[in-house]
Amino acid sequence: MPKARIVIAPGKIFDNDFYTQMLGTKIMYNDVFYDILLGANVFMDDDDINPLLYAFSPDGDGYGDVLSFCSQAVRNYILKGFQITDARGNIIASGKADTFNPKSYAVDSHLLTFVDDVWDGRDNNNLRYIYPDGKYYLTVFAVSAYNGSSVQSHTIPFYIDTQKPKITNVSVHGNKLSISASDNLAIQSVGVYNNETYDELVLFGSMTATSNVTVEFDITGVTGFIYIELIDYAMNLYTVRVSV
Ligand SMILES: [Ca+2]
Ligand SMILES: [Ca+2]
Repeated sequence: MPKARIVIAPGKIFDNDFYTQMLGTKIMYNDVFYDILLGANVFMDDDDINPLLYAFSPDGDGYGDVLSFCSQAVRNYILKGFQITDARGNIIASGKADTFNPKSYAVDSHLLTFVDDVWDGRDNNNLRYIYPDGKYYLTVFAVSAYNGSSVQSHTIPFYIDTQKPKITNVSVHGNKLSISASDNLAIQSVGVYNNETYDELVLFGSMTATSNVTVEFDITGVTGFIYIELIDYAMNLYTVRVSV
């Protein structure tokens, strides 16, 4: 039987039984958790995924605290387990699974993605210990659900990043508010709002996002104060209130 190979997002193929695999996380909104893909701008309706920006932030704030494995498969498959390896190659966490994931199919011209939460950043031997910021690797083990198939594995690098983005400069010249910001990895958005009439957002798409940005907002008519909110690609939020 010929095996289709369709990749709709960057990410290496396990083998021909998988379309693609990605990493994801969860974000809380109105007390409900939603699955999102890592390496993508959460506010943009595009399919751009940059694996260099796979990062999550296990600091318990409800945004990006859990690492998930997200897949679209040509065949039904069973997720068997996972391993987390640190930058020096030590296995620091692992888990067994027996999760059946049906083959992916199209819904509204998008392939359905199946999400398995794999890691919350904690040490198996001491759940009070959360691993520090840095580079890690997720290896997942899976087997296609048909006779004669063998276990496949695939390794995906990612970062733990709990460092919030920072404002490096704010200045007002007439009606122009200029904000410079930086992050250790990459900035996803800079927003300004006053909870009433003013609400502006500048987005940095995942293929071109950088660690330093400068943006200008027109604040004509805005008086008193505004909030500035920065979000990085690990879903760390930083909010300040400034007078204008
Ligand atoms: Ca977080
Ligand atoms: Ca960061």
